[in-house]
Amino acid sequence: MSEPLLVGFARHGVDLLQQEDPVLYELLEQEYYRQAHSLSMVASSSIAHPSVLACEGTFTSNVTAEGYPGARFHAGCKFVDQFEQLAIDRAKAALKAQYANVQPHSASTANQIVMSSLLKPGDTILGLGLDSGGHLSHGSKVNISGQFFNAIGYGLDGQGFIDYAQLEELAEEFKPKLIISGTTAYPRVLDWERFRAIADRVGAYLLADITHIVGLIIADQHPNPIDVAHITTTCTHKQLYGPRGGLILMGKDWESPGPHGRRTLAETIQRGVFPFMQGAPIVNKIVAKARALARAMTPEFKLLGKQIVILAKALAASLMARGVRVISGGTDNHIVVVDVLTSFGVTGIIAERALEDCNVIVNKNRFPGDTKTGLITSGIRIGTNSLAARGFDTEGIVQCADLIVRVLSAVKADGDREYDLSHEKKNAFRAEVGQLCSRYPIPDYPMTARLHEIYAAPIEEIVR
Ligand code: DSN
Repeated sequence: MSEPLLVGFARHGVDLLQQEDPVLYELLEQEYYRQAHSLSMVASSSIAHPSVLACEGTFTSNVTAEGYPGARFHAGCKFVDQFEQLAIDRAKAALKAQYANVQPHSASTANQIVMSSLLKPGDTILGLGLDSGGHLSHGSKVNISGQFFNAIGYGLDGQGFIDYAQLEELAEEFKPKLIISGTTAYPRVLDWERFRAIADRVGAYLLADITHIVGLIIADQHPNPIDVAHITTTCTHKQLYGPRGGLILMGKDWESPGPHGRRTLAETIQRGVFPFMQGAPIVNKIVAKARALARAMTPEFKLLGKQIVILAKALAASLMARGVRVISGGTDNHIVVVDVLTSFGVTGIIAERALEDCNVIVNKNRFPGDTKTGLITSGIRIGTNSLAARGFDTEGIVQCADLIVRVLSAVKADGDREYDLSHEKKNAFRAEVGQLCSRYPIPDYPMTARLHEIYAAPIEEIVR
């Protein structure tokens, strides 16, 4: 039997890449091995399924398709319309939405689209401050959202939970046109109804950015804001384990009037994506979104969502049992924010680099009251999306907690950025990480002979 078309096509492309551009090919192989033998604990990272990546790597990116299914500005979109409609239908089904737009290039772009469709420059928005676990695109002064709009930040209470009383006071005082309920480094459940009540009281739209928790929502591990917020945005590459990209969704408010009265909210956003903010969509990403969304509706995905939370809770408990200060005293989702300065006397940047030296990948993160800058920080953020996808169980995550504590306890800080961690210790830690990676390999990513060699090799020979 001859090879199926797409299999042969993909193989041919890779063969050509290897022959014509060995430098790039070699780098790509090295990145594969880096991912396979490091523990990715960046809370925004995930592992895309090979079938998702296969969709992304198709020739569908050749098509220019401005517009929407059935209403394009270019010919040749017979199948593109079907890809996009499939992605829309799956997004609606997965999130129980009435409206879905699958064209946004990212969640940040989706947020810009929502803001620029609902607001005028200079209008007031209320978003969670960056230090409190908010996102750049929710009104940070270094982002377009904080420069084109009058952005006010709300924060957390003394226990590290969203301070809804403060949010309410700020809303009453500043009368925002838009309130953003969304986070990027917040380990707790969001009370969508409370956000909406505050928004309604001051006549604001409510945007829920569920980028970090979309998988938990689909897996029933976090309440769904679709019918509570006016508009919901998400990226597709964190907890949807999909291609890099974004979605805009709406529930029961989809036919509510938009800001100008003439159009519904759905019509406003439809025009906001194209032609207002974007041109032609990235078709291969839409195909891959359709594939990831199908996977997100399987029973296995529900188990994955559950495991993400089980692992994060076990990680937080384990760290705290070892005397580590965890912000807000635990987690309800996939995120654990750790005060490494108090716990280990090292800054976030040192912790990030030292852990990377041992093949444990996290990111530095500020937290409320942090006295260090965003490039230094006193904290790190740890997440469990990727490890859950690798099949980690509680025993494995407790080993990770123990490893993190031992690495950071072994680091000798020299100021905010410099540190010392002996070669012997690094090698020993890398060997432990290698064992964990080989015990929990990335599912469906081929275990090559080279990978076996890497896991078994004396640690000095491991490709970093
Ligand atoms: N929002 C950033 C994060 O959470 O890491 C990047 O997507």
